[in-house]
Amino acid sequence: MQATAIAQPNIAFIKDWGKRDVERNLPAVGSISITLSELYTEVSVVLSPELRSDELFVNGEENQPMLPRISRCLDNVIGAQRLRARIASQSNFPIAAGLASSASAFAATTVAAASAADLSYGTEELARLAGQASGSAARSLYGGFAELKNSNDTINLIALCEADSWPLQVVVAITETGPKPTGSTAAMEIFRETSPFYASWIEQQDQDLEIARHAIVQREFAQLATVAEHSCLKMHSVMWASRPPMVYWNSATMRCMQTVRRLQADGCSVFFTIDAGPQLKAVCLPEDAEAVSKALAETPGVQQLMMSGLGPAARLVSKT
Ligand code: 2P0
Repeated sequence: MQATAIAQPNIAFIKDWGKRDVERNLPAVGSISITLSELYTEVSVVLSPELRSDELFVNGEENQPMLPRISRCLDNVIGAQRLRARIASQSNFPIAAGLASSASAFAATTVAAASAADLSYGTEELARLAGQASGSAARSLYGGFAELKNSNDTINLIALCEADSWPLQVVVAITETGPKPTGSTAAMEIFRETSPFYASWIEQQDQDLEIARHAIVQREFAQLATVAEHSCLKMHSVMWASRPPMVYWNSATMRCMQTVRRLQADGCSVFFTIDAGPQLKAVCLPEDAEAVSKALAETPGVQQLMMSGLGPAARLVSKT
């Protein structure tokens, strides 16, 4: 009983930050994101009566710290009375560094685990199960542009626009590859408990979602750029105002923002977004991708660039 799945990470244009139910891992707000075509995580799950306990290998090395979270994910998907599993995960980009590796890892794990156990969930149910493991993973069950909506006691996912219907380009400027100082789950709880801006963050989200949804459906790049940068900077503002403060940027992150501002002043259709890490993602129209990547490559402190288009949904690649 073995299955392998691939999932792309996603980046949110309208950010999710904070949880309304930690136990069930339900987000405090809805969010809108895109999946990235060139970044991926491949996960294989082998269920075997010969295994005495779960085993996890990340990029070829045994990983104990992440095992409890992966085991819980399998319990949720298959049931706690399941066979033990050997899980192997391989990513082609730095993990735990603000590049949404948990989104692609848990989306792929959910799809592979369900298939290995011969369970046939629909996409929305798989998204809910992935979301229980990692909030952002739910969105990687959808390709192109996806919206995660907060319902009464669950989440709903909507495909807003196919990847090839609006082929934006993303230039990821990597400024630091080490793991981030505080993981998202812990940082979100510190935010909820201590930030003076928690209530207003939640209050304004529906308005941002509405503007972004409209901009995507109408392919209005300038409108999407404005609301996405606003959502990003607002999220980092509430992070900074948490106690202790959560500052994920470094000086190169700031320099990359200045580069994007300069490109905008020169007439490029580009905007930035930054997640819980120091990497900057510049999103642009295809005709501006070359100028954007050249300018970011020349920005001091940028260690590596990754170029990507919009990607497909999480999917099964093999089953035996
Ligand atoms: C997002 N992030 O909307 C926001 C922006 C990071 C910054 O949702 O605690 O790693 O595992 O459910 O999925 C990161 O969230 O959090 C996140 P957990 P996850 O993409």
